[in-house]
Amino acid sequence: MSQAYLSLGSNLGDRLGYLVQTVQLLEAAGIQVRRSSAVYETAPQGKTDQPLFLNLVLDVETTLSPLALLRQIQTVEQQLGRERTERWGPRTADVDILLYESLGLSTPELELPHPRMTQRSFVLVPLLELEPDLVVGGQRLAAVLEALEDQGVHLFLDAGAFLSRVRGVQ
Ligand code: GSY
Repeated sequence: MSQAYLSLGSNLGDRLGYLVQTVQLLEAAGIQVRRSSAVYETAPQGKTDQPLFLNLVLDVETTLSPLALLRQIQTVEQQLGRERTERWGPRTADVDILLYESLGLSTPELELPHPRMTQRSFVLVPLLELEPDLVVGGQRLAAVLEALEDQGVHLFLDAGAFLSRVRGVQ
């Protein structure tokens, strides 16, 4: 088994419902969710004239290689109706691999650690909730987050309530 952190986001339609379904589909595909962060409502980064996102981070275990995990994630995104028409545009479900063990990888399809993770509060806030002392590429992520400007990340739903929805125990 290998350990990985995944970043999930949605900013179209029933955002929370899409996040719940994303986790259910990942688990159905054999990707075991060990922990979830809380769900945060976040201001869009990059292309800013689009709806607010809901974001969270998952701590998962998988037998899949990084590229096989990526392909499985792309299948889940497609099952949830994601269309890759606009690179930075709105999406029903977006899943990024942030870290896979302590692996460094640079291929046209996948870069690890995720190349933009240290610029994004919507990734760092939920990731640090799970791993407050995490160091990536020699950088302590808590210090990286402190140095970022306020990007508008607000608690939306705690992790327990989110996982209850995933497991159907509302
Ligand atoms: O790469 C993730 C998609 N995305 C997001 C996101 O998930 N959350 C926020 N707040 N902004 C984003 N911009 C992009 S692109």
